[in-house]
Amino acid sequence: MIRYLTAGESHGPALTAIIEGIPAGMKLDGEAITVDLRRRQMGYGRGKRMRIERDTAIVTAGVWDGVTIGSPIAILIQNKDWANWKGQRREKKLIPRPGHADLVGYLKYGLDDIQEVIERSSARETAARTAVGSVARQYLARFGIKVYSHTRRIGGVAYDTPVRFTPKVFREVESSHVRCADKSITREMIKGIDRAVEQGDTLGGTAEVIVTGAPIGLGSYTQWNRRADARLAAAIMSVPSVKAVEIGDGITSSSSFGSDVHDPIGYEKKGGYRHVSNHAGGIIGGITNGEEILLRAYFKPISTLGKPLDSVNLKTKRKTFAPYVRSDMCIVPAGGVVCEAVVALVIADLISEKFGGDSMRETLVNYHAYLKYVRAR
Ligand code: EPS
Repeated sequence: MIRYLTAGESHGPALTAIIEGIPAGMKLDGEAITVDLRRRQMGYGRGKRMRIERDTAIVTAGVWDGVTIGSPIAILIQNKDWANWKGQRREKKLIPRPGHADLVGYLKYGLDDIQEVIERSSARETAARTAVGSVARQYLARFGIKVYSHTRRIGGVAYDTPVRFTPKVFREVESSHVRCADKSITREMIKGIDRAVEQGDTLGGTAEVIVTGAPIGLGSYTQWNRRADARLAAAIMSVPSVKAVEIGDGITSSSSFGSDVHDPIGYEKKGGYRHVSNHAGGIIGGITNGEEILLRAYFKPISTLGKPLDSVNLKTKRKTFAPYVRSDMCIVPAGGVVCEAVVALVIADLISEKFGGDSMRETLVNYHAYLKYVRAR
């Protein structure tokens, strides 16, 4: 089993993440984790906080001479903004911002300052998940599995062409300020964000995650919580601002004929059984079918608005406007990077469940033996 926990407040000294279950004998590249952290920080529409932070992964446990030893791996990410917050006396925040966890957190935990809710409900926590997600990606790479993402839509501007992640497409996405594979649509998306900001508003959108190289047979239909699609959907729904998930052509297929959406089965001597199309998004009956796994995360627009909505002062109970606090304007590009991380963590857990050994060597022997068995059937 591969599992993880994160801890840390947005303006506290640091974020911490622990991932357990990575076998011994895997070379871990700490700099590659930092690369993913920096990818999460980028994107048009990010707020001023991202100009303060330079997220860097400090691996403090589980790795000896650059190689995992089977023990839990701990990663620390320092918050540079802590220096601006420590020792400061601040007025209590008592006006909850609609769309944020402010009111529900304040009531649930019996706190008396909304800041105490914000500290943990902030999407800053996703930096910690990106770090352990990056470890999971390094594990998956040993099995030839890669996890990509790109932006499909921001507000009303969509990029609808199916995407195959060749090195060229990858470079195009990574160099786009909104992580879109098309230059002219990138410009339209940026214009859309600018127009929303001018109007004191924010925009949501859709990020697509594509997993390549996953073998047939991860997940199971034998129990509801072993289904690969259920686990992936839950992981994506756990990313702040995500309000819906689609697997393959799940949404359009709900209004189509069955004959249009089910993927015919074929057989090739070299590749074995294949599905001729991939409307299912690589998962059938809760089990991966060897095709690309296609997932879409639908993000709501960021809740902090320049043109504030109505709220209530929690002390006086009087109607007032929600305060504007420093925020992002659009997080779809960064959200895609976070979705890659949470998806990588689920796929790594599924791989570990099926092939898991205590060492990398043992796990790979199990994996290759299984592939040989499947090919021979
Ligand atoms: C974030 C850090 C936060 C926010 C943002 C995500 O920093 P601060 O609160 O100091 O400005 O910019 O959080 C949200 C969008 C949110 O809704 O919580 C980060 O590191 O991603």
